[in-house]
Amino acid sequence: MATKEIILNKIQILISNSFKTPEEAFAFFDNDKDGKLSKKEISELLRKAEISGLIRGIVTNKLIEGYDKDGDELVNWNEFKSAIDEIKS
Ligand SMILES: [Ca+2]
Ligand SMILES: [Ca+2]
Repeated sequence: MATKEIILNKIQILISNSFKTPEEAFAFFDNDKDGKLSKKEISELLRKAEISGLIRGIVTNKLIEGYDKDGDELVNWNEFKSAIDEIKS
């Protein structure tokens, strides 16, 4: 089972390799442009970050559990940013 650190690290690598800024990554994966990442959109981000399909569903749920502060089951920009800040620190 991949640890949270490994997963966050893979997300960080994806963002720094493929995007200029975290904002650009967020906008890219926000497929329907509603300003929030849904489970489906997060799952796609994890796929691009090379998180195995076997654990992708679990990881998606864990990320929402961990970072969805307002409880709408979606990750908005502020919530996404707090995840990114955690990677950097
Ligand atoms: Ca969206
Ligand atoms: Ca939320």
